[in-house]
Amino acid sequence: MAERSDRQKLRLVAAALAACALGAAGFPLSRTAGAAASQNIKQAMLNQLARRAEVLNTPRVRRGLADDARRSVFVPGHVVVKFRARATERDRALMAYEIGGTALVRPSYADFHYVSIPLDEDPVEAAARLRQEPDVVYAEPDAAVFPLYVPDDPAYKYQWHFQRIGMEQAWDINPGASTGITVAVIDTGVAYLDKGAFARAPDLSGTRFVAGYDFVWDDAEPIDFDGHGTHVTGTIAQTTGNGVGVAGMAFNVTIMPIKTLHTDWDEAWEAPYPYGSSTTARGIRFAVDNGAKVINMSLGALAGNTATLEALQYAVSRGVFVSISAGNEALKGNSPSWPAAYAKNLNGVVAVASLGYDLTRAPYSSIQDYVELAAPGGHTGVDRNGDGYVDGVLQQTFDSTAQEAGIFNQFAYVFYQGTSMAAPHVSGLAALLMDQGITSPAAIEAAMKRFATDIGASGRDNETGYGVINPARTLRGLGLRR
Ligand SMILES: [Ca+2]
Ligand SMILES: [Ca+2]
Ligand SMILES: [Ca+2]
Ligand SMILES: [Ca+2]
Repeated sequence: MAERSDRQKLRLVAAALAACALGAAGFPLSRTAGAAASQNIKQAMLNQLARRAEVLNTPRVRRGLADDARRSVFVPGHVVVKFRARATERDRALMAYEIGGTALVRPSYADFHYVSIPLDEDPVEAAARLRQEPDVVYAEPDAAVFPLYVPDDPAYKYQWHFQRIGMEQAWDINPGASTGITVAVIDTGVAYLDKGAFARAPDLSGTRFVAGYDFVWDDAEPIDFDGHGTHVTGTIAQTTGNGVGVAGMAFNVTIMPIKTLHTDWDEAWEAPYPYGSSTTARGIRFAVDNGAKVINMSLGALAGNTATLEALQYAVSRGVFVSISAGNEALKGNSPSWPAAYAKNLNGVVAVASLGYDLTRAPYSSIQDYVELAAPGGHTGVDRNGDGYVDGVLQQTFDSTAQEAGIFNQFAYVFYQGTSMAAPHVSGLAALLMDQGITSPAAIEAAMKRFATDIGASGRDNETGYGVINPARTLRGLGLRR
């Protein structure tokens, strides 16, 4: 870093202080000059003439595990820092300045700050320098986060993932929970809104939504441009018994869509706030503060994030259960995935492995000491049930050909695979248990483990945890038949 004169230094500190003041009012940190212009791309799409939703009825398959493209571990351009309470605004600005920071802001739903650094500077080194300050509780580079792929409802017959865990018996005990239970889906957004170029997925037509948030675009319309979050939402609460398409597991719940994941179209349109794991942490706090009882996180990063750990502790302390994908790393070196790795030390937060039709671990599902439960997440390399389709998890989401062309009103029934698809089965079961009156997240985790069906190596194992969830036995075992 070049030497700066005292006058320059004072000016920078003043600028940083001004940024702090702005930060308290909203979220003005714009490290891309085009932020204001790119915000308009999403708004322009929202303001187009309304398009009707269209549905393709032949089931389709999502290609492969689509998380290999961007595998850099940390997001460039900023670090995440939590200061001690005794540090004044001036102290904080000086600390940010000392490591070459260009702006300092306190974002919404956070107990930490962002220090902007030049895009070509190493955030790992910048964080290490900040950690040497006595008034810093933690300073970390921000880990990049990835989605973890891939009744009378006529395509229900292809939803082996519900039949194999006995959902019909479970629905006899509790038919789909109720609207009083809100499940937050922290993901790529959801196709929940009929507006402009965007349409609500037709098989979410009867599903209830409450206001969520888009932390990537910093607005209140967390629309999906990818399809992942819409698919995950379908497993939890696809409109069921409507004579259309497929079923969901806890189909009467209320969904709170929260967009924190930055996907291809967000990148193409230069979304203004494509942050990393710290954004997940803010999404968790938003969900807790706005009444969610269950949070689903079908996502993962290759490094930890203290803000997310503290947000998870906050969630369980407020009675919110969290289900997290264990990771799809088994065929790629089997590195741990966060925040799943935090789950084993948190009662009320579980890490979920993925199973194929034969209820053995899917080949990609991470093998880790933090795996606590297993659920169907699919294996699109085989057709073990012989229904003529690969054994993925089937829900309605964007037709992938249309989505790749930037068309967001064409839907299909699509087989995905991944621990992303397993975690929402656990969220669905948590919602059913919450609806039965169990309010403690720790009690829900304990019941799921106790009544799981042990598979693989005897007892808890690193491939499938305590075993495959058994919804009917868990509901019945607690003596809570209605
Ligand atoms: Ca349906
Ligand atoms: Ca746990
Ligand atoms: Ca099949
Ligand atoms: Ca076992």
